[in-house]
Formats: sequence, structure tokens, C-alpha cells
Amino acid sequence: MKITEARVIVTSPGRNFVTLKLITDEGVYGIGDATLNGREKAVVAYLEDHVCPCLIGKDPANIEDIWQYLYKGAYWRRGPVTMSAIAAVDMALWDIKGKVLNTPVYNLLGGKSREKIMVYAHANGKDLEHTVDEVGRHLEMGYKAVRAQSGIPGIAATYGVAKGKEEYEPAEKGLPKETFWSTEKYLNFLPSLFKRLRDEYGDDPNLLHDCHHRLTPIEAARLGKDLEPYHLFWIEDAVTAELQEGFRVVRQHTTTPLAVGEVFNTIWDAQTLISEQLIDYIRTSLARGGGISHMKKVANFAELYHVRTGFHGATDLSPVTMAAALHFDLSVNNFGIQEHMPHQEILNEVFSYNYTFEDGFMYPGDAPGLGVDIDEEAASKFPYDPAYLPVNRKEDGTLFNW
Ligand code: GCO
Ligand code: MG
Repeated sequence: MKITEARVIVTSPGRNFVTLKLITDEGVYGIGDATLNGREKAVVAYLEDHVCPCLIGKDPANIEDIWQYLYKGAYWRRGPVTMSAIAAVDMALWDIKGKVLNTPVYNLLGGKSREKIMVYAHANGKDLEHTVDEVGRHLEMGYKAVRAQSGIPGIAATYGVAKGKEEYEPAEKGLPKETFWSTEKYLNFLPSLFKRLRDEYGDDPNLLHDCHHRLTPIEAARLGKDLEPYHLFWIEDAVTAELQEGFRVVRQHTTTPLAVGEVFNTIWDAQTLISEQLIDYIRTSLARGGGISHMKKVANFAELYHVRTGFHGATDLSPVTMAAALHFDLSVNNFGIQEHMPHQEILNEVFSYNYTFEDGFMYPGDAPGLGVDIDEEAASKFPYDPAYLPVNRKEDGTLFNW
């Protein structure tokens, strides 16, 4: 079998997605997700100009060799653009292999390690009481785990909170919007939210929170300690992690579990964090971390150090990544939890998928391959619509982490 065509499909049903389709001489094809939120066209160019031409004529069965060819063969390693492109190729190749062997991808990854995948939902509100209601609404929907993000008194707009009535969506149309931030106001407020949530809903629900890279290690240590009475499932991205050693400070001070990694691209971004047991959950998605082939190595490495997976699953990851993640989650022993941020209804006009949600858990389905498809004709009706993530400043105007 040979790859005869590699097509990049850009479509915007509700938000932008980049999908790679690999077609073989036997008519079997596979798809992969290459969406990099706010930088979509960079991956499109990387794929079309530098990757697709090299794939023509290759045997799609040799997934590891093709992965290494694209990684080592480029000479310029790592980085979100390169690794998103490689991830898309890798997902498409696993999809083809599953279809050729007539089996779901989880079977190729070692089979089922569990029957169902616990997912966490996003609850967000404009203020504390609104967020409490939103958490309750998600618990009623069956979710066993809910991430709570709230508007903060004195801060006009913050990460994870919807502006109007529509669902929260990270990227906004047009050039980047600017938001403002106060760590002091945040740290003073947040424990009161989780106290209130435990008072209202008791000990059972798994509660999570995303700090979105805004604290220094010692600030994160304070937050972790303040939240200990409310035993969170995790705090996520408490600190930016270019300096992996920074997590030593957080770890020494608190027993609140730590999750990080949605912006990581390879095992090298988490090597110290994992091997020194500085984190509890690794969040790198298959779409950012070079696909199934590389993330399998990351998960296996993490397993040695008691670190579990908790993959990123925001709306900027397409149903292809969601499907691939669910196959992966089902197969690895050290699965922890999977993020689930449902896409807009309109997306169903373009993508079809076999995965399902029931009572707080998700299932990848048993269709051969990844069990997901894209309707190219429908996709062409939704042209690319530029959107960016916000830029964040401190109250005095200093440029800060968003
Ligand atoms: C999450 C993430 C997202 C990101 C988004 C950026 O935990 O779901 O932090 O909300 O902000 O994926 O594109
Ligand atoms: Mg996050």
C-alpha cells in the first residue's frame, strides 16, 4: 500500500479547524487534526509545503519510521507548528492502520484497560454564585468531574469565563483582544469559590481548576495550600513550565495535585517534571505532542513515576483529536481523566464521529480506525475565519501570561 495523496482541509464550522487527509492507492484513507489555535495557517503551510510532498509513495503501515522521518529528518526539531503537523500525519496513519486491519485504534494500542473514560466538563460563571449554579447544572448532566472558573471581583474579564450567553470559546474573531489581570485579587478570591462548592455539593464531585499559567511558584504554593481543605482533583497550569525546576517549590509546599502540559510538544518539555515526580497529571494532547506514537512514549514514561494522563480537550482540538484521545485513554493503564468541552452543534455538519457521552463517561466506539470522518463538500461551505487568543496585561499595563 502507498500514500498517493495528502490533502489539507481548512474549515470553520463555528471555529477554525485544520484537518489532514491521507489517501492510499487502495482507496483507504485516514484523517488527522492539525489545528493550532490562532496559528492555523502556519501549520497549513508546514504541511502543504514541507510534509505532504514527502509522504507521497510511502507505505502508511510504517508509522514509526514516518514519524522519525518527519522529526529527525527535518533537522529542526520540536515546536508547536512542527509537532502539530507530525501529530496530524501520525493520527491519520493510525486511522488507516485501524481501517486496514478492521479494528478500532484502541485495539492496536494494547486493547481496553477500562470500560469507560471519565471526562471533566467546564463550568464557568460571571461571579461566584453563577459559577456555583453552573457546576450544579453540569453535575445534573451526569458529569462526575467539573472544572470551575469564575469571574473575579474587580477584574473585568478573566480566562475561561463566557462574555455573553453563548458557551465560552478561547479564540475570538479579529485581532487579539487585550484583557487585564490581578494575581492579588485572584488569590484572595479563589478559595471562597471552592469552599462554597464543597458546602453546596459535598465531598463527592471531582472539582478542578485551571490557573492558566498566571502564578509564580511561590504564589502557586500559597494557592495549593489554601485549597487543600477542598481537596481538588487538580490545579492546572499553576505556573508556566519552561522552567520545569520551578515546580519543585510548588511541590514542597502543597498536597493539592498538579496538572500541566497542554502547551508542551515533546517528552523533553516534561522530563524533569515527570522524573522528579513534580506533577500528578500530564495534559499534553495528541494534537500538540506529535500524535499517538509520541504520546504513547510520554504516557509510558509517566507511568514509571506515578504520573497519570489528563489530556487537553478544549474546543480548539477537533473531533479527530477527541476520538484519538478516547482510544488512547481507553488503552493506557495510567489514564487519569479526559477534558471534554463539547463543540458547537454546527460542527456536526462537517465532522461525524462515533464517540458518545453517557452519565459522565465517554466511549470511543468500535468503528475501525479512529471512527471519525470529515465531509469535504460541507467543509468548503465554512471558509477560514481569522481568530486569536487574547493578550493579557497586568493592571499597570505590563504584558503578562494569558
Ligand atoms: C483548557 C485550556 C484551553 C486553552 C485553549 C487555548 O484547559 O481547556 O486552557 O481553554 O486556553 O485550548 O487554545
Ligand atoms: Mg488549560
